[in-house]
Amino acid sequence: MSGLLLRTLRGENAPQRPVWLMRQAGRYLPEYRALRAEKGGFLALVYDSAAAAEITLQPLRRFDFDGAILFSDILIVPYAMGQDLQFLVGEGPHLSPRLVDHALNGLQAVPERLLPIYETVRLVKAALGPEKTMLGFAGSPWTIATYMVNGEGSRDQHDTRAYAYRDRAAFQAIIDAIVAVTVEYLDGQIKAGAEAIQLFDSWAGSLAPSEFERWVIAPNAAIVSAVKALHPNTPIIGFPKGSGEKLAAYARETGVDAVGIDETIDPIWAARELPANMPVQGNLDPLLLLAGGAELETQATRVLDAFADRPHVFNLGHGIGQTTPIAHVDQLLQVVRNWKP
Ligand code: 1CP
Repeated sequence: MSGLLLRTLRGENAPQRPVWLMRQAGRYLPEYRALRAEKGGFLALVYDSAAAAEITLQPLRRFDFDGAILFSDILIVPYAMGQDLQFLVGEGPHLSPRLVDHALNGLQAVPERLLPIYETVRLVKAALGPEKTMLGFAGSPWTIATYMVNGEGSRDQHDTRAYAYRDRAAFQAIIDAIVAVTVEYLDGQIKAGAEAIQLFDSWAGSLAPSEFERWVIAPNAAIVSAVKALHPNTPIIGFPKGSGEKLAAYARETGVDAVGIDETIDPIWAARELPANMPVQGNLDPLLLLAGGAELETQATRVLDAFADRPHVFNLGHGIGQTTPIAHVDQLLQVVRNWKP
């Protein structure tokens, strides 16, 4: 029998909630910091499949989470599409050349850059017990395009939004190219052992409604239908962060099996407005893990109560913070695991 997380994503409503946390492998864990110091930079870790598999497994050993999320990054896709990728200490990622001033068809694809990631998935899957779920992931096209066009992260994706209005055809070509590589990449992850997939649309929240239809709903739907044609039984979680009331249309129109919700969404609203029985994942504010204490317990319980009547995967509203005390993660897991209807 498959694990609680996978069964929940397939629509089973068990009394106990599966739990994993976005960015569960990372700098708040001393064992991650030690391995990172030994191996050098972030990208060196990602491309050392044995190290990346070890990092993927570290949070499960410590917290017994229900899912292991592949240790990698969404920007591996632009790297495979031929942009140069660097993670500089103290800064975010940098991609070059930026597509704001360089044509897409000037890039020389390097598909071999995807292969070590599949090896990481294979190693993790082989090490996981049958009750744990191996999660693969990719960035969604809009979010990936914001980095490809601008070359780095930006506060409100200003340059990419302007580019998408200025040259619709060129921007559509970028989105279509990302869709194609992402489908290949997810197919590779699933063949290597990923049992469910999450699509991260981290910057979906900056788009006007018509743009949201065009750059969030349509390309995610294209990925879902292509991956489903190859792997009909692999659940896909869509996470269009910051999309507010547009989440309901996203949930109905993209074909995703489950939706991730961020902490700005009221769980009671989500429980009422999202399609009946659709699994929901989320949505505790990660800052509560810095605070701990009674407020953490109250707010986590509110999330658990709100989703009592539908399949629910407990998670944060976005990634766990670097300065999160381990004791607060332990406290949260006690609340989730001891919850009763
Ligand atoms: O210095 C370090 O140790 C590197 C920090 C780091 C880590 C641990 C980066 C750089 N990426 C990651 C891993 C990562 N990224 C995972 C691994 C699995 C996990 O434990 O969850 C995942 C799923 C991601 C996804 C990711 N990367 C997203 C989507 C989720 C989100 O946070 O919104 C985004 C936007 C990125 C880009 C990225 N990579 C790294 C950073 C610092 C960023 C954000 C840059 C920005 O703010 O614009």
